[in-house]
Amino acid sequence: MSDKQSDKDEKTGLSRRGFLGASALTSAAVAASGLVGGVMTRDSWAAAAKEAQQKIHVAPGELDEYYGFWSGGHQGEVRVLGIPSMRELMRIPVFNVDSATGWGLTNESRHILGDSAKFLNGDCHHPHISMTDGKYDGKYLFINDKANSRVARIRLDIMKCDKITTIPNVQAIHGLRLQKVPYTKYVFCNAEFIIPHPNDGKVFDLEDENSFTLYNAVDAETMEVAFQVIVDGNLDNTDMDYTGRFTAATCYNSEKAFDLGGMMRNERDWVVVFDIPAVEKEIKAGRFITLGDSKVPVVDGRKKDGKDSVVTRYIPVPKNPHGLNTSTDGKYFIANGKLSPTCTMIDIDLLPDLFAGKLKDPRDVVVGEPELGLGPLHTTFDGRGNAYTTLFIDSQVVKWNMEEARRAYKGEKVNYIKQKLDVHYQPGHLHASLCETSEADGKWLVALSKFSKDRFLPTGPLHPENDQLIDISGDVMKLVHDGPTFAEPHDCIMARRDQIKTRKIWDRNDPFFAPTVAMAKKDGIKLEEDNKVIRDGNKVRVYMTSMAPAYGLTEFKVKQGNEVTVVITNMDQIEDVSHGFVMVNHGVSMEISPNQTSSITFIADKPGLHWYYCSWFCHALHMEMVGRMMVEPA
Ligand code: RUQ
Ligand code: CUA
Ligand code: CA
Repeated sequence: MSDKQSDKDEKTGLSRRGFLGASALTSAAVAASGLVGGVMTRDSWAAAAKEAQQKIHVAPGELDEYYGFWSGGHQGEVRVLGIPSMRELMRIPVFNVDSATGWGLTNESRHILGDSAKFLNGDCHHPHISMTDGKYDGKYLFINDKANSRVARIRLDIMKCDKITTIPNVQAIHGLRLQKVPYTKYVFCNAEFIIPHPNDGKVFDLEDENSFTLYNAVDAETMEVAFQVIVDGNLDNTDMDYTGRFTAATCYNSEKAFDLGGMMRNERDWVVVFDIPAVEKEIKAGRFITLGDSKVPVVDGRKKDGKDSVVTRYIPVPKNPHGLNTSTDGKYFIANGKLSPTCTMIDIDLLPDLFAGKLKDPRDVVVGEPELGLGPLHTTFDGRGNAYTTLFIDSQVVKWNMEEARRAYKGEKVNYIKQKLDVHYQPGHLHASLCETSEADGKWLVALSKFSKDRFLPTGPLHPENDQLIDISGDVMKLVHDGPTFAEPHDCIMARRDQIKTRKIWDRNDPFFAPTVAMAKKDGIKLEEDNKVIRDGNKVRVYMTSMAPAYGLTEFKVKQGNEVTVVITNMDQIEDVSHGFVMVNHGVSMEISPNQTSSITFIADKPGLHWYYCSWFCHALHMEMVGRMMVEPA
């Protein structure tokens, strides 16, 4: 697979890029319609289809150029894909329970899930990779849980979730973005829904001044909530600038309504801009409150009697805006109009003046409001001055030029729309390679279509989503691949493969299983050697090693009613030799990868002989990797 395109088609003498562009047809579209219009001959059509195919073909044994990280939506996980092949490489359970790895079942994962382990569901939307100097540093990936108001962190070296934080005082964490410059100190996240404070059942009215929602900053290292800011209206999506000073968020419910009609009453809602150093200054000066039992400092960012607070500015934009995207050149916050056919371009360079009170009208920072089509939801960038916006209602991606849109806003007659490409169907997010960093390379764009309708073999009333890969390297967007996915990748990101560095096997000192190591130490156990049963009243801890194709213990004895903890340390140090542990009829399953220690706790509630087995195919004698738990009647 190569990015290099020869300039001329040998037979026709046409520029291949121009030729594909002129047709504006993709292999898929052509194949579906059988359309061979214009100057296209059967041969040139076949060549176009073949070229699109070749672009995404990653031959057996070859590796993809990009990692893609897909949100698993209300399935609760993160998925790892290779781009451009769109092959799914791995799943990272986060807010869900995973039978294969034992996420949500093992002690290590339950330790990370903390109090929220009682929830078996999640709803993730926005995966984002930590950054240094506006570029991915490949350390962490963060993702929100709208369903249970959490934020999770995934360590990208092991591709496991290592911390989860529940945000206090709020309901439904939706938008999530990271500080880009100088490094990801904060994870910013939007609590969507307005609730009464305190929410104790005495007040149900959203008009009440004690009803509000909060903008949240989580410390990326400690994963503790650093501060919260009270806002007017609600909060949808957010992003940060490339200076490290401003973040912005969309609000679709400036009406503080609780019904659909009410939320659409105003012609304009707003974008709220936060001055982050100003918030920090308020907290340092002690000008904050706390809410309920939480100790998190809360700064009031609402207007009082028409006067702005020192930490926020509200910029009116039409209507029920949704996505909020910072352009790669650092110039604009772009709010996507949703119920307005427009996007609003906010000039970030003008924001210091707005905060300093030098502008008469907050709309003075708006420098473009291009009309793009119906239902603009999200915008992405190619690093060449173009923006790409999803049009949910039109089922299209529209490519437009930002500087030309700015000139048009000043009254100049310029056509800033470059192309509209049909996608299938109803796209939500879209994401171009590296578009949220300063390194946007304008190669690939993924449109996450919410409906697939007729694009795949039918699967009953519930259809897959359709994540479409679009080649944006040339002047014209070309749709090259349909990728069915299960509920529901709201968003995805792509990073170059050299930006993600993973471990091949576990480090024995990894903090991921440190609590288990500490427990073993207390029991006087050497995890790498010992195969021992520790009896501690009603609790039994079974320590064993594993080495293909055998467990260190092939039998152990407990009493009915004992609480049994099985701790396994995988002494195989060969890449890819993972073992599993399943105790039959006990709901017990876990992964133990090379050099890893995993543990799981259950009640031995049934007397008799119970087999356990290795669930990960590890050896020719994998079926024989078994053992017996003998439970004596109470
Ligand atoms: S939102 S489809 Cu949950 Cu990112 Cu816009
Ligand atoms: Cu060990 Cu299969
Ligand atoms: Ca509204």
